[in-house]
Amino acid sequence: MLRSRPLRALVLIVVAFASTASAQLIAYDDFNGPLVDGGGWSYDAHRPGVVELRVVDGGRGDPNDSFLRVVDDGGMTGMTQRTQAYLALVLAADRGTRWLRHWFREASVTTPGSVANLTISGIQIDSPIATAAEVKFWPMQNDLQLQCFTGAGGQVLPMGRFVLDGGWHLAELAAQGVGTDAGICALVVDGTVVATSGVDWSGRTFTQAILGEPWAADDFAGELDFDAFAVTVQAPPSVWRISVPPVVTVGQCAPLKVEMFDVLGGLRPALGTTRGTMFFNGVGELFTDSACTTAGSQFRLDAGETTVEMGLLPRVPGNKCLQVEGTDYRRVTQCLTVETPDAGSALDAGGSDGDAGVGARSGYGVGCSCGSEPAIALLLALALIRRMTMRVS
Ligand SMILES: [Ca+2]
Ligand SMILES: [Ca+2]
Repeated sequence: MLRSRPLRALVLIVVAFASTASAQLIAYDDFNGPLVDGGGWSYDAHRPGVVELRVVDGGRGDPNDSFLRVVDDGGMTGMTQRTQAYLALVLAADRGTRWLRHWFREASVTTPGSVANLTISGIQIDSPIATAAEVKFWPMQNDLQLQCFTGAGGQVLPMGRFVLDGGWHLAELAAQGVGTDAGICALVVDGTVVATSGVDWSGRTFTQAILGEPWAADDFAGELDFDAFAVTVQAPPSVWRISVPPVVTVGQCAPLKVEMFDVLGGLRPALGTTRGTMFFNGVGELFTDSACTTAGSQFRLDAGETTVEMGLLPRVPGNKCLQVEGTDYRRVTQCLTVETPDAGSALDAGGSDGDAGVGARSGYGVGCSCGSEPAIALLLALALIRRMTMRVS
């Protein structure tokens, strides 16, 4: 159900450089409320009545979850490109690294527009064009792109693409080395580096983060959805991770640990309150404690918490998989081997037998991401980012 709320009522949780355990969270908004006047956002609309920002309820598979929708009904026709409507968050005039992350969905495109692409989010600096790095949406190709700029205003366009499918995708934008001539901008979508570029940001400082439709052709018409926005100093949490012994035994409780990691492999705490569900495609029971005393598959992490302990009591041997799903973070699958008590080491540890098995969920039988090893190209790109982070942060 769609309902409008006054934009000033959106709540933005602004945290000024909390502990290192928080990934140095600067701001977070899940667009779920509660609604309090005077949230940390400012709202800019150059096309009032044409482009609206609304909170939409229950659209992410959870009736308690809401998200932000930009509704652009088209407005003028022609080639004019201008500011539309967006949320802005003032950033301290610091140098170094900032990450911006949000979920994005191309809800609908009525008119792609006569200009190639539009900005949906970005990190801005005190350059003549005020922009460090932006995430662009190209409705004519249904894709996301990265665009970053030198401090002098020159445009850098090496840019990769990520083709959208109408579903939700997690975009993470990094502007690293601001204030130096060795900056890096990078866009990571669903855990994959889409594009990176070196950039000269000598003498520049951050000014603000933006979200919505900050810049677009007037004749673009459509609906763009956003959720779980955050700005952090270090890479934000991105994906769940399940820790489980590679070999477990039928009838014996196996402890499980659920944590969240960033795209660089660092352990990160929850940005805000988040709920998740564990699934097991073998025969057995899940518990909400590591001693297997309280049956349950659902868990909750509050802001700043890093770890959930659960338990698995398997009943039938085989190579099986666990999966965690939850809002705001990418799901993960981890496989294990269930042995009979006297099986010894006859079975291989871990891995998938490719069998969706009893209790398999839709989309779960496509094979395990056992080990979850990223591609070499991703490792190289992330190593470069990490090296630059160490130099300039
Ligand atoms: Ca939400
Ligand atoms: Ca428009």
